[in-house]
Amino acid sequence: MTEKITVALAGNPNVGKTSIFNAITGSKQHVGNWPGVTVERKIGKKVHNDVMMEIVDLPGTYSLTAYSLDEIIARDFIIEEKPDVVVQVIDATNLERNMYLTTQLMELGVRLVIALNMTDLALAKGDNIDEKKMQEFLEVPVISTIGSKGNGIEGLLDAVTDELHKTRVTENVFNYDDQIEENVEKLGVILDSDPYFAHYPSRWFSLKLLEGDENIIKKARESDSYPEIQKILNQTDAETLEAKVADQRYKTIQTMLKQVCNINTCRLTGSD
Ligand code: GDP
Ligand code: MG
Ligand code: K
Repeated sequence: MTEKITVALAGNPNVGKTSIFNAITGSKQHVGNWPGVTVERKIGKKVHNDVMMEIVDLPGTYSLTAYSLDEIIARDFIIEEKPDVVVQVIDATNLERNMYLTTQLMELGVRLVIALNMTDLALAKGDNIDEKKMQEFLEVPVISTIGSKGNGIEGLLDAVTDELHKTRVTENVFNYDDQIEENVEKLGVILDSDPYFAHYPSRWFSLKLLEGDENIIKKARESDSYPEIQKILNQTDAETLEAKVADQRYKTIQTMLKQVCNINTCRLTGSD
């Protein structure tokens, strides 16, 4: 019997998501809106390696915070609908910025496959990205694509179906300083012992609480464990923590970039 799965396409705006979506699904797509809002939702179908895939094109986002509707739609879909695989489409000419979303998808604990797109433009710029090393660093499959030409799509779909039968996933490529990790651990203990939170990846949820994510705090308030959670949050400062978490994510990204890029050409924009 054919296996049925859901595959979500995530990525920053203008990275080639829709091009890849079109290359995968051809004319088999349906355009509507996300429930309750006028943000366009595209769904398409594709059978590959005997797997029936429903492909969902998520709104383009730089992050998965609660600051914008697009970001909330994307993350709620991932958390509530639990797609079997998330494909993040990355603009290879802008790795550092694109990888910020990768850090968050990895923390959400999804089965992730990376489509390293715009590789034609990266090459033309002289950027030499070693996707094997990138794959080793992240422990996530990385497939080069040129979305506008439909190049690399077969390999991308193979990676998606291969992923289905692997045991899941490292979440801890991105580590934070001891103080943050300690609080993540304390909150994790509370979340793991309360069935209300069974649904959520607890490391991710803990970090979001510490970062003061309003949408997540609202969810936590409805649980019986909230007084305990609040005790920990009262001892921390969300604004400082949010900045620290972002800073430490970029540090890890830069460590990765040094390993995967030709150092002369793959420019680092942040502090070094
Ligand atoms: P989205 O906003 O992520 O859905 O991006 P689109 O699929 O709309 O693509 C944005 C632009 O980049 C379009 O003009 C595409 O034709 C172009 N594009 C997409 N993929 C590639 C690629 O791999 N190489 C090049 N050179 N252009 C691409
Ligand atoms: Mg698009
Ligand atoms: K959990």
